[in-house]
Amino acid sequence: MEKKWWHQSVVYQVYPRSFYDSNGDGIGDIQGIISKLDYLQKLGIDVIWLSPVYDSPMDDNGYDISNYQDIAKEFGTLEDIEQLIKEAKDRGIKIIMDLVVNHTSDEHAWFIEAKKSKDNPYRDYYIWRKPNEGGNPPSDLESIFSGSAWELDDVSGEYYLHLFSKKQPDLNWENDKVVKEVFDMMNWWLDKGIGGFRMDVIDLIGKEIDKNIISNGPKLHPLLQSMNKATFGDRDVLTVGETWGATVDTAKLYSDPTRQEVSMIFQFEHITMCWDDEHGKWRPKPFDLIKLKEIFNKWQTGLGDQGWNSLFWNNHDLPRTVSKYGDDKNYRIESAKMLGTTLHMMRGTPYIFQGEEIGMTNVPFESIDCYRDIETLNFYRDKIAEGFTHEEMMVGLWANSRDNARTPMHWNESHQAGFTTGTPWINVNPNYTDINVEAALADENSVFYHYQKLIQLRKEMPVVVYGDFELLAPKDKQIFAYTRTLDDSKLLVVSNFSAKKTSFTYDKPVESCKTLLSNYSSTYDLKQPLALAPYESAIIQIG
Ligand code: TEU
Ligand code: CA
Repeated sequence: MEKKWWHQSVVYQVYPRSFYDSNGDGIGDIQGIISKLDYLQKLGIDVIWLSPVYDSPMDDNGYDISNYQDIAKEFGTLEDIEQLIKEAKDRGIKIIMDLVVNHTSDEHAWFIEAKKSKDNPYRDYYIWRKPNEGGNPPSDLESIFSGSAWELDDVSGEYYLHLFSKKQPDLNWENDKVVKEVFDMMNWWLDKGIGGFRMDVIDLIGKEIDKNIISNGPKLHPLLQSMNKATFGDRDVLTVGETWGATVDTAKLYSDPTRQEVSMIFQFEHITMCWDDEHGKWRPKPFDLIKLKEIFNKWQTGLGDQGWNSLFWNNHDLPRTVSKYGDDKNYRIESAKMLGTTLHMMRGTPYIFQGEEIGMTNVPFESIDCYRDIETLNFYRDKIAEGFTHEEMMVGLWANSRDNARTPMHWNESHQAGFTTGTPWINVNPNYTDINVEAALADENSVFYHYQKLIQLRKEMPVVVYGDFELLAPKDKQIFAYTRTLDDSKLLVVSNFSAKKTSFTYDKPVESCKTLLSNYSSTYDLKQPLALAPYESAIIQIG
């Protein structure tokens, strides 16, 4: 397959609100990110995915945009973002922007106009329907943030669609004017020298509400092809679509290079496998390693040359991986490194979410008042009304609230983890005195340096980027092991996903072997069974 720069890149996601506050107002900002670029360069990443910094009333922390071509005051100015793009570039880092175009804010000028009257020129930028016969919402479609997806507009007596909060009205992609506005806006950003886009819930833009088609509709891929052609197609950028329902087959539709849509997508099967059929993430299911291996195996072997994987454990919507799949109490450092190794040695482009590289954990907030996330607050209210107890609901929140990822980054052990000189918009995780960047940088055995080595290995070894993946011991309940092979280069990656000792035997002939990385500073001889300590994990080159 034709080589691309982003095949060998590692992306770091910054959630600006929680990264670093440069002026003491308690909210992270663009100047804060600029001041931490040297840190990110030291880690070795090549790309920053910036969660939204645009103008926004912040109903959903910026995923509700009121002006795509301006920056929210609390984050900075357009000059700041231009400075960020330039200073990142000076360090070999590209900035990819979050493209949130399934919906706007209800405070976007288009929606303010659209609401004025049924014949306003902007009316058709959004999706309006008359009430049904009983005067109720047009359908029983539900919002992803709970409640009806339809909100009544008193002025016209019609309902508008919002798949997320009622302050996030869905754009009408069946209107060519909307399509053109979005493409023009994308070009405006591309002209500023950005490195690409992460596309928020992009699988929803092909919706055909009257046919009950929401995600993955027949209009979706033609739309993405025209987007590619009209905007980034002839620019050498990284584009990644967020697609919750993707399968290996649909992933090929998005990312087969010959189809000219996007570089890659985020699939979520390795995340949602722990969600309950009825109550979703609010009633998590126990972790099942065999299932996890099946899922990764399917994605690693399934795309072939007809697509490219993105690799992630974390993002701003998900719990911290060391708390979800590791052991954040007894083996925090070991299991954080083990999870990094398991993911980063796979085929695809790895994404690191801020704080993952120092092994940050979920947050044990005791009161619902500490939570800020609209999804968490809505579901807490609704599930309690449905009959969940507070205690049951807190178990769900501790496991899966989006705020687990959104507490401030831990920079050092001083006031508010060194995130702000003021009061942060959301409480810091009290464990910052142990887990912080300053401590990690001072300890050569820290999770930080482990991630730095994982990134280096990808840069140095083509087998990490392009090697074929083969899963070993699929039915083993403790071990996740696989090989990567490219010509005569072969790596074995073996990880103990449990707190119990175990052993692993590599049953193919081995002439020589060399340990490239171990989270226990061990060296291994594959001619004998490997004894693995709790969460032990190794990368071994096989000769
Ligand atoms: O997320 C899409 C989305 O569906 C998530 O809200 C997801 O369902 C939820 O977190 C899992 O329970 C994207 C953004 O990543 C998210 O932050 C936004 O809130 C959402 O779109 C709306 O823009
Ligand atoms: Ca600030």
